Amino acid sequence: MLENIDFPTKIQSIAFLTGAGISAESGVPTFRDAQTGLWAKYRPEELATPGAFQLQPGVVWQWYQWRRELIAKVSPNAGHQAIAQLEQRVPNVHVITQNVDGLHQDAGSTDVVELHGRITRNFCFDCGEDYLDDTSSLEHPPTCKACGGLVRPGVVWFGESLPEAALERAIKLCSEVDLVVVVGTSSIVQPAASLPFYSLRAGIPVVEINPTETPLTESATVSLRGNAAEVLPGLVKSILSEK
Ligand code: BV8
Ligand code: ZN
Repeated sequence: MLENIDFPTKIQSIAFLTGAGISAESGVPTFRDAQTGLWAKYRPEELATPGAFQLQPGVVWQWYQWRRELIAKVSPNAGHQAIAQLEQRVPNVHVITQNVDGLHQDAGSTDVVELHGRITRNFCFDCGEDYLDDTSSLEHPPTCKACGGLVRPGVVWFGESLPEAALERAIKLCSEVDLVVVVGTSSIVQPAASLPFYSLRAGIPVVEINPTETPLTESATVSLRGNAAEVLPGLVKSILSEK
């Protein structure tokens, strides 16, 4: 399926840019999927913001508790595992993820750049003090022991800047690897959605895997319609046969 990509002869380094779609087959709902039950009446963009947390800290905190409990019960799928297994044969495999679920690390990937933080982390909104996820059983956000501020989930909300080092590393990797594979993202949220264009400008082939078209589709070198857990194992096999 990859015969029409003029791959670099030897693939020494690959970056996988992943979004919520790669975790869909593990049972983690994407932001695009309609929220279920209690959360059906909220749009994620309305909840995942500093303003929402300041206005209704309990509601936002409980949304994260619901997601944390769900994520605690799921495991990586064949898509996450295919990427992790590639590390045994390709010297440099990098994962740059928008996901906050930690499933790439659980699958064994050793170089994961988390652009939007990690849902199991917490820190004080006011003084930045880190809190372990032992706070995850509470109905309301705990108050910070150091300053009395509110403890918040350790993720990047809309309107907040991404961790500088993570974004810089992601841009650098996307500008210098031999191949980029973009999996399971609607390619809408910035600045993550701009990363594949650094690669295309550098003449690096970009393969997209998504059951539907996205704003990246027409620019991608190849866009494969399909689910991550089905397409990625085949793609990894083709990459290994190229070596
Ligand atoms: C920022 C963590 C600078 C939280 C998330 C210009 C000027 C000013 C502001 C903006 C601007 N451009 C954009 C913005 C604002 C904003 C933005 O991009 N808005 C969008 C809506 C247009 N960006 C930001 O605010 C970012 N910060 O720009 O800082 C700044 C600073 C101050 C003021 C202004 C600017 C911060 C963005 C990070 C937000 N945090 N997550 C949490 O998890 O709670 S984003 C969150 O939504 C995800 O991390 C992901 O990145 C994004 C999208 O989620 P989903 O749609 O679920 O997932 P995805 O997009 O991956 O879509 C699912 C895809 O999977 C679909 O395509 C589907 O077809 C596919 N799929 C489904 N099943 C499968 C599958 N694929 C494969 N296999 C399957 N089985
Ligand atoms: Zn504090």
